[in-house]
Amino acid sequence: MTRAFMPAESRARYADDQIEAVRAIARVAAERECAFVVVAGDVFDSITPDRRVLNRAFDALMSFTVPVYLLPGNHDAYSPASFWWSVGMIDRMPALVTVLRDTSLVRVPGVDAEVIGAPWPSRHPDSDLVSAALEKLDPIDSGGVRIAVGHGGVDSLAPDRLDPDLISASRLERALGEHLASYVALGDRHSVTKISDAVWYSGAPIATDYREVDANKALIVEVGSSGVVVEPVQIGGWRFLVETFDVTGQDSLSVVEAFLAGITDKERAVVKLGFVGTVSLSTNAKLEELLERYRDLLAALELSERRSDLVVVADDDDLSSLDLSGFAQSALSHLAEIAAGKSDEADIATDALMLLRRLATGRSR
Ligand SMILES: [Mn+2]
Repeated sequence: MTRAFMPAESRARYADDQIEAVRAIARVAAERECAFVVVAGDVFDSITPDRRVLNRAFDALMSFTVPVYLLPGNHDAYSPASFWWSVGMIDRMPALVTVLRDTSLVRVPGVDAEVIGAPWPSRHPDSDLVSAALEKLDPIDSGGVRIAVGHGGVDSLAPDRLDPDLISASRLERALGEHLASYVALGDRHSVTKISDAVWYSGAPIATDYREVDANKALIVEVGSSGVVVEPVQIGGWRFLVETFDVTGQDSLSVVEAFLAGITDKERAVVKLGFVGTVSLSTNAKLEELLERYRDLLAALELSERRSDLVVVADDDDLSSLDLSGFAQSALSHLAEIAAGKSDEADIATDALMLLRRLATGRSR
């Protein structure tokens, strides 16, 4: 997944870290002696990812020492137009990697376990694919383990939605009760989400957005005779932070600076800031300098228009400190008068004052 709003350098770091996450999961799987790994859909962000992305992903998948099962989700649906179908693609998959291209049972080599996938055949399926895949099965043999792998929204989390592809939580519970599966691994939500004891979303291994509450994880799932134990483990280190500051008053900028300075691992932190309050021209200039500096340090620094309501007012200190004379001083007085008024031009005059201040103090911004 590319994040277009990031500067190029951060975008490259983000792309690298996504590939590195594949290797991190492989390491965890080896260290924790996992029998196999499932990826519950949206392995890729598109049905036609860049060749470079595919080659790098396949290379990273080579690092697995246990079988890996990939499920096509909505973003990378198993349609004839997708890369999954392209000639030569499957030949290049590492030997331990299996694509769950239909709903047939797949035996995991070396252990008494099987996997059933419910791949998305298109972007808009018209039914609950996971429940349907499970309901056509016979119960699991005693002592065996069966992991179902599905993708999409679950109805219990979205009671108002009517999409035909929503996964029915109650149908899944019935299937689990009838021993049609031991555990259901779900994908689509980017945060770790427990639906029930044996139904979980693992979330995205690398955080992707501000709205996520528990991303950067993978799940270690232990299925035993006494039930299922699920343990989230850390994979990624990206954070998306949102904060709003009232910058009225002299000391308020130090609060903003303390917040920005306190962010650890800045090159993997994406920050969105909102500002409210009233500031002078000079305070506003200091704020802009501060943001400029941290824009260079953070992976991305965005300003939220929705959260911002910042009024810039030229105060007397602003006007006298510029030490202008002649024509420039009269332009300053004229602009200050318009900026202080209520006309449609007040905002434009304030912008002009900020520009004049920059020019007069020799600052480039
Ligand atoms: Mn999805």
